[in-house]
Amino acid sequence: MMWMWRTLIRADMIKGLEDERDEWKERAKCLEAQLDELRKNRVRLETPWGVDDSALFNQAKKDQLLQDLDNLVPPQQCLNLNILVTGIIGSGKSSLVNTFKTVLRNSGEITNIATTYGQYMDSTTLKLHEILLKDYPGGKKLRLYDCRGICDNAGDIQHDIISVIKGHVQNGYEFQGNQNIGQNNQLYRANPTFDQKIHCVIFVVDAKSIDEIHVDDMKKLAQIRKHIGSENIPLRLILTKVDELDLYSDGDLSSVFRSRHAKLKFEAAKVKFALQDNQVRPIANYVTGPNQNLAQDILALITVKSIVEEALVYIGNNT
Ligand SMILES: Nc1nc2c(ncn2[C@@H]2O[C@H](COP(=O)(O)OP(=O)(O)OP(=O)(O)O)[C@@H](O)[C@H]2O)c(=O)[nH]1
Ligand SMILES: [Mg+2]
Repeated sequence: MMWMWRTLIRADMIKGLEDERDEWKERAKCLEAQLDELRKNRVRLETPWGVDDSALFNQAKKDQLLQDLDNLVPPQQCLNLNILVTGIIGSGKSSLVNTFKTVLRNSGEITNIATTYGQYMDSTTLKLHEILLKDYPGGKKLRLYDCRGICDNAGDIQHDIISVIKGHVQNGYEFQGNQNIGQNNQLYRANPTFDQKIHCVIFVVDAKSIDEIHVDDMKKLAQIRKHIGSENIPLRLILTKVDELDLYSDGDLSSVFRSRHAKLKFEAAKVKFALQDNQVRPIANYVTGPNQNLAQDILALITVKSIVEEALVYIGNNT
């Protein structure tokens, strides 16, 4: 009797150890795959993705971009050029606003005009926040609109965002989460003019977590996308936090277009949002340090330029 128990216990132990061994083998396989990915990321891409970077990161290019932006003036018939910044909570929308303002002001110092995320806080931005990005001659203005991030707590915020795009929502409106703006709201604008509407929409996506966007959030973004598609309003997707990707060259941002890891995120964004190459742009927002630097400036400036040009085409076609 005793020997039978012993045999059973031994068989049980062997089975347990075999299971454990299989688990370790599986984990080792995963780690090997991760290591392989990291090794591949260490190799500089022969051909850049996105843009030709051969003469991109230098002072002359930055000066040229600033000059180009000065020359892009809103047309006679439209007083304002309005850009909406939207996306999932914490994706870097307000930091993007600060970055754009910083590079256009170009004083050397980073601005904090939009409050950014603090640890242990819910969505930092709760109200529609209008930011003057640039003044043009004749009182014309380039304006950014920062808004509350898409998340569970923000409810069906996509309807409010669509109202913002249509020009119905005035600066300072607080996104409620459990209800959308009604016509009785003091900040509801019943009959917006064309220069109170949005002329280009930016989807902000954290490059690192592009593959982890929740299906509910994707559905909300899809509804906004459907609306802007039906109105032919231009869309740009900005991949933030590319400085946190594996840039193979110890984080040197000017290597971003030669980084395999960044390219993978760029491709994933294009597929996920069904976009073309020129609609997806990488950015490293100004979130630390007091001063500007060339690579961050250039990435931001080529993005602003592309957004403004696209908005101007839209305005030209609709006025
Ligand atoms: N490293 C790095 N961190 C970033 C970047 N952009 C934003 N962050 C950080 O990401 C966090 C969220 O940034 P916010 O700009 O507040 O994001 P948001 O989308 O406005 O957030 P909500 O208004 O709460 O929806 C902050 O801790 C920022 O410092 C970036 O490009 N690089
Ligand atoms: Mg914010």
